[in-house]
Amino acid sequence: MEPTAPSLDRQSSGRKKIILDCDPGHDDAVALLLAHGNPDIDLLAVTTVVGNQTLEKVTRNALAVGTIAGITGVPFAAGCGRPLVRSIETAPDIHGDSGMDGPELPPSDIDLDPRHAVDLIIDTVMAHEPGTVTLVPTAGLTNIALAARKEPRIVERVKEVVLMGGGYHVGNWSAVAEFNIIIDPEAAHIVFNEKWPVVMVGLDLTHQALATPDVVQKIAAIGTRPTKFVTELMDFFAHTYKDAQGFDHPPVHDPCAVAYVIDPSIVTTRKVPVDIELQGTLTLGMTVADFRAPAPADCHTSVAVDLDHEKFWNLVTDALERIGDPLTGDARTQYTADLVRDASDSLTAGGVK
Ligand code: PIR
Ligand code: CA
Repeated sequence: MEPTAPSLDRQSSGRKKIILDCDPGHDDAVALLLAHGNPDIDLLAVTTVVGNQTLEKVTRNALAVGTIAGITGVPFAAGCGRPLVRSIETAPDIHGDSGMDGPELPPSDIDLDPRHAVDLIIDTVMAHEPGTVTLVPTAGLTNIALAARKEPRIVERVKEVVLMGGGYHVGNWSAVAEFNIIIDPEAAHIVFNEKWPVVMVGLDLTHQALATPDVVQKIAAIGTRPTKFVTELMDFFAHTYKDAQGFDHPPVHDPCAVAYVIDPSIVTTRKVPVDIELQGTLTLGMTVADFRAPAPADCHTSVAVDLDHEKFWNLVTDALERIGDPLTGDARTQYTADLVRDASDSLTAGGVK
């Protein structure tokens, strides 16, 4: 038999159904590309929430990524434009004024679903068999918390919530708090205290998912429009992460949560109680994880500890290979030479080792 090329032909049975709730966001964009390009994921819906930038901007960005990736037949809906209690806090120092600075964004041909994201999440979960839909939030938890309050039956029905957020030993927006949690700590409190299984893919894990020059060059070498886009995103992200946070290579947080859903063996986890600090003057938004053994019998939260870096990046590059060049259908080599050169120039000469 002929060897079969990677492709996006999918069978619906056995694929993992997810809803991606995001705020693109450089790393959210990679999460969306991974979810779309991986053959084991059935992407049911994409929802947006204020976070890295305003709701308007992150929604536009999500639609642009959907267009570049050639996503069709998946509803995209905009959700909450502000946190439950606090005022809006965005991250322009990391993600730029657009929320996804770097590449030029194409106008999108995708129509936004008319429903509010909270309703799309509820409708989607209720329309599928119990225990089959995984929620993958990669932003503040406002939409997810409101969905749990508006339709409490989703809490039992959702398979699990695999979220990027928090960190049991490290913060990035304060000494002890991570951005996605601290921008809406009350929403995070709701999500972590509902009895659904929660897997916290936090900074302890995602700081292991560094876009090193070899990784970026491997992606660039695929030579498609989506990989050109990712390379440009990573270039911008590398510079802001260097300037704002002193990282030599940027951590690509959000696809780690998708990777865990695809293949849990890529991420080791520990089952520990986690709660959200809402009172502390220095510790607001801290994800307080209790590592004392044994974990209580009713513990429904776990935290991600260790990442298999190679397997993780292989999943990302494999997804990008399968996506190919959906807009143009052109030969995959058109960007390759330039991009490999650009990627190595900017990663070595641009102040980022
Ligand atoms: C990344 C983010 C926000 C701030 C910084 N410094 C870096 C975004 C990412 O999109 C990710 O979901 C999460 N929030 C990491 O904190
Ligand atoms: Ca994000």
